Amino acid sequence: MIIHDRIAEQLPEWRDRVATLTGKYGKFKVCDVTVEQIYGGIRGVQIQVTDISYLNPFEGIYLRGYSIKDVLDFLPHSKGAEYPMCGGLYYLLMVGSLPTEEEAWEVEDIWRQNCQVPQYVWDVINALPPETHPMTLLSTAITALQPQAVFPPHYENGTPKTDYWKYFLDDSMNLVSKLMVIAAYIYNKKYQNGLFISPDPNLDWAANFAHMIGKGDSEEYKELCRLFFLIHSDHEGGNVSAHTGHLVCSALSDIYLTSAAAMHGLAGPLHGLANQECLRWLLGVYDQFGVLPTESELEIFLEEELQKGNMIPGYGHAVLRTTDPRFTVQAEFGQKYMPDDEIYQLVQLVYKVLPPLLKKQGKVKNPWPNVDAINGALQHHYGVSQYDFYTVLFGVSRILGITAHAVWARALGKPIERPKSLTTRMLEEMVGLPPGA
Ligand code: CMX
Repeated sequence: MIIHDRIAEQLPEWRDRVATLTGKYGKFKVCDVTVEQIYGGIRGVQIQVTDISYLNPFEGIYLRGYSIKDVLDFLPHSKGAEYPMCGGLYYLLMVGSLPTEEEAWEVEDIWRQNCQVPQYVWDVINALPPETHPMTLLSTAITALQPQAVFPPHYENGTPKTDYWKYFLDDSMNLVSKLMVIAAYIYNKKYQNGLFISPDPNLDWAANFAHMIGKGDSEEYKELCRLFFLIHSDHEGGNVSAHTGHLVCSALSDIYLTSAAAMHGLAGPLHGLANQECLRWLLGVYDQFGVLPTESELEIFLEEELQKGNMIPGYGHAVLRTTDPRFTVQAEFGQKYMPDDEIYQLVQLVYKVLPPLLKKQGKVKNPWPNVDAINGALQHHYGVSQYDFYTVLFGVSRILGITAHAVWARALGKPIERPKSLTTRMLEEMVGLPPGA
């Protein structure tokens, strides 16, 4: 496999770089940690290294040094498609350089060849109650695939530590191959009476989702799928899903257990589940007015919401301090394909009205929209309006990043994570307070 060879070629140099840093500069102090940070979600504390992606607060995410716009401009496309293939993105995340068209297709081909999901996985999903949330179905399906993991038997047989990454890569390719079929199965089971459409071997991974949920005739929806799965793939190492994946993987839990754990983090409303909350909120606002509100009507409404202390989903971010470029590229898609859609128009109106109000309120550190402020509105336009499904789409894409982090963590022999905790009394003593002051 080409990804395997490309990683193997680079490893000696990467291992030397890490050995130099830890050997010669191991005691170099990177940052201080304040009491505020300890109580405030470890915000901004630089505790990890990853070269898969970096989030610049003022420019947005860079995937292997490429901005979202670069990724869309430079990755290879399948014939006639407007947006690139996810197979090329996976090569970029794993290898660190742009693939040729042939290399991108090699990844897509491996995914296509390994997309069959064993019947017992469907049986496990079908055994769950019908009201089960789609994210629970996704993480259950991923966990159910764990018996296919090739890493654990190699570990038990004493494979050298330096080779672990190879089995993590094989497992990652196998898992990603099956994810799109699983996502379509969940969608069809929940909302389309168990419709089953086999993957089309002529389509790329992302477009196949459109095909498998019965939207194969819509070239626009296929393009939206490509865009969606590309831009949600990674957001550096500190967000809840990536960090969870990294932590669990550091215990040498295999890629299935790692990815399922990451999905549990993604399923929280302050993280990935925000995309379902966003469309629910947008539709609620639209219903309340019965039509698209005017700018001044929306301003009054939003001011009241903020005064009541209500959270506006899709706005704010723990790291970003600008409009998320992933919001911008989706807005461009909306402007091109659905300028007259009133929910899309509402997204744009909120974008115009809300940031000044958030700034005036002065609480939120980032008054700008994140990726979730719009993605549901675009899905809704094509009839994928069941918003409790949206985090599954996010999750399928995010596993591209999670698995790339995991492969490289194993390749560089990162140890088990074990930060230290303190007691409240210890902190009180450090700052010179008497007990219970
Ligand atoms: N609407 C209203 N108030 C908001 C707000 C929003 N969208 N975002 C933050 N605030 C408030 C916070 O509640 C907090 O108020 P208090 O001081 O009264 O507790 C204050 O502003 C400061 O918050 P912050 O430091 O700017 O934000 P955090 O880093 O703590 O949290 C985030 C970031 C994303 C969790 C938060 O902005 C939020 O909940 N946004 C809405 C949910 C959302 O869009 N999540 C998706 C994020 C993307 C992702 O991770 O996938």
